[in-house]
Amino acid sequence: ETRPDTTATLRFPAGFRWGTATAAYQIEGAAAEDGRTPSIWDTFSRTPGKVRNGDTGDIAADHYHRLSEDVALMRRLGVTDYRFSIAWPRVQPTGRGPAVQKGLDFYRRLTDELREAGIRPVATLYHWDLPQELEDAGGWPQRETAYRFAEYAGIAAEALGDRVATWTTLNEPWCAAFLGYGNGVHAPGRTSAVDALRAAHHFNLGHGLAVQALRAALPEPSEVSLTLNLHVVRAHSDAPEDVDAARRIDAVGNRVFLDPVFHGRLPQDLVADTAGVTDWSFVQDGDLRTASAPVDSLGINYYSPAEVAAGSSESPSPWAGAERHVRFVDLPGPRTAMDWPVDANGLHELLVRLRDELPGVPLVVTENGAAYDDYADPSGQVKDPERVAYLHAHLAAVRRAIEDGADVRGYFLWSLLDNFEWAYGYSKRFGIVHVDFATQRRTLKDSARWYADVIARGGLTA
Ligand code: GBH
Repeated sequence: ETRPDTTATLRFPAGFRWGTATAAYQIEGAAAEDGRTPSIWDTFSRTPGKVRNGDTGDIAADHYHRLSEDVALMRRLGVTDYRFSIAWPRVQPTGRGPAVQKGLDFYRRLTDELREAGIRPVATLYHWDLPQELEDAGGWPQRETAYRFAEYAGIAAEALGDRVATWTTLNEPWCAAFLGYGNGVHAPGRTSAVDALRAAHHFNLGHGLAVQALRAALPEPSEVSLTLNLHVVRAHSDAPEDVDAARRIDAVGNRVFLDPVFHGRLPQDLVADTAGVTDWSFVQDGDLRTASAPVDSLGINYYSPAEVAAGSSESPSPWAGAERHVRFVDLPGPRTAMDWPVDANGLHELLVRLRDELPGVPLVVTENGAAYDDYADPSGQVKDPERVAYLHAHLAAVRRAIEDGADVRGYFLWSLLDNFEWAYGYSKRFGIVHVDFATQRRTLKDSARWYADVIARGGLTA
C-alpha cells in the first residue's frame, strides 16, 4: 500500500500575497463612537423588514475595540496582507468638510499594528457605507456624490498614505448600484432602474476622480486599484436567444464597469438595451476619460457562477430591464449555506478571460470564500470541512489560471471573522475564525489552521 505524498505541493509564485479580507460595517461595531454618524447601512438595518432578524452593525464583531486581538490572530495565521475598509462616516461624518481625527486615529492604530506584525495594509475606501447625509442629498444617482467621494479619498490618503500599501477605491460597485438602487435588497433600498444606472456611472466617475486624488496625495510607489464582483455568466445553450441573454447580463453586470474604467467607453449594447430606461444624458463630456485613469491592478471578488437562458425574471430586479429577457437557470450540484452553487471552474474562467481582455493589468483575487453552518463543539474545535474543500478547490483554480498565463498576484480569503452578512445579518458565517457574538470570543476554525498551513508551505498539498 502506498501512502499519499502529503509533501507534494502545488506551489504559488514567490511573492504571492496571502491575505484575509473584511469590511468596516461588517466587523467594527462602535457605530456611534468617536464622532461616527450613521451611514446608509445604519439606516437600512434599523428599518424593519430589511435585514434578517432585525440585526444591525451596532456591535458586530466589536473589532473597533479588539483590533489588537484581531491583528494577533492574523499574525498567527501568517498572512502577508490584510484587506480592510475605511468607514467614510468615521473619517468625514457628513460626507463634507474636515476629517475627524479620532476616526483617523483608529486606522492609524490598525495600520501601525499591522506593520509591526509584518502585514501589508490594503485599504478599501468604499465598502458600501455612504454617509447618510449624502444619501439624503440624493446618494449615488446624484453626480455630486462622485466629487464628495474623491474629496474623502484625498483626505484619507493625506492622513494614511505613509502606511497603507495598496488603495482600493470601490468594493463591488455593482452591488452598491444595482442591489442598493435597483432591487433594493441592499442599502439604501431604492428600486429604480434609471437610478441604478446613474449610480453605476457615478461610481465610475467617482472612482476616476478618486484615482486622481490618490495619485496627488500618495508617496511613490503606492498601488491604486478597484475591486469588482464580475459575474461569470454562461448561456444555457448555443441557441442565439440564450447567448443573447448571457450577453445582456455581461453588459449590465460586468462591462458597465470594465468598459468605462479600462477602455474609456460605454458598452454600446447596454446603451441600446436600456433605451427604454434612459438616454444616458447623465454621462457628461470627459467623464469616460476621467473614469479610465490608469490603475495598478484589478481586484476581483468571486463566489459562484450563473447560467442564463432566454425568458424572464422577477421585478424589481438588479438588471435594469434585462430581467424581461433573461431567466436564471438553477444549477445542479453542491451549494453553500447562502444557497450559492459551488463551482471553482468559474474562477479559472474569469481569470483567463481577464488575462485576454486586460493584458498588462495585474489581477488580485480580493474576495473568495463560503458560508457554512459550522459550530463550536464543547472541546473548542470548530469543524468546517466543507469550507476547507471550497477553499482548496478555488485556490487550485487560481493556481491553474496562473499556469495558463493569468497574472494573479494574490488571494484574499473572505473572511477573517464571522460578521454582519448584510441583508442576512448574523445568520450566515463566512469567517475562518468563529465569533461567538454573545461573548465576542474568537476561535480558529479548522479552515484557519488549514489556511495557515497553505501559507506556510506557499501552496496546496496536492
Ligand atoms: C461580497 O458580496 C461583499 O463584498 C462582502 O462584503 C460580502 O460579505 C461577501 O461578498 C459575501 O456575500 O445578485 O443575482 O447576481 C458578494 C455579493 C453575491 C453579489 C452573489 C452577487 C449573485 C446573485 N454577491 N450575488 S445576483
